[in-house]
Amino acid sequence: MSCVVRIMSPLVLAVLLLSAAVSRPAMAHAILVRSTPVEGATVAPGAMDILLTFNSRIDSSRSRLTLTGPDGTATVLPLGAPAVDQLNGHASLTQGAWVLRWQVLAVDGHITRGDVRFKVGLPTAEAP
Ligand SMILES: [Cu+2]
Repeated sequence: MSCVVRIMSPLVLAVLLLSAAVSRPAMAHAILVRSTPVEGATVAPGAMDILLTFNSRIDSSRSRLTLTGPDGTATVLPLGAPAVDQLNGHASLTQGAWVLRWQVLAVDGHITRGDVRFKVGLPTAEAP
């Protein structure tokens, strides 16, 4: 036995096994759990505080509230003091149909968005 053979083993199999092992932790996107105004509600005209609560921590500096009024004009609302899982703002509302659009960056790095549709009307008059 005078022959020495050196074999360079390829690492191909190891690389394949590693790529198959990739898995992401299951973290929640931000989902709206509570809102003022409530979806489908009719609220009184005038000043209103807006408050949206989510199921997870959010980055409010990279989140946005947009309010679209009855005339179709969309306005990005200045946000109030940041909270861990909430967005808040303030608006002055006239009668008609409104859409509050939220876009939120959650701590898992995913952006979610949705609409809260509501109406602004005068309080229902009492029956004569
Ligand atoms: Cu996510």
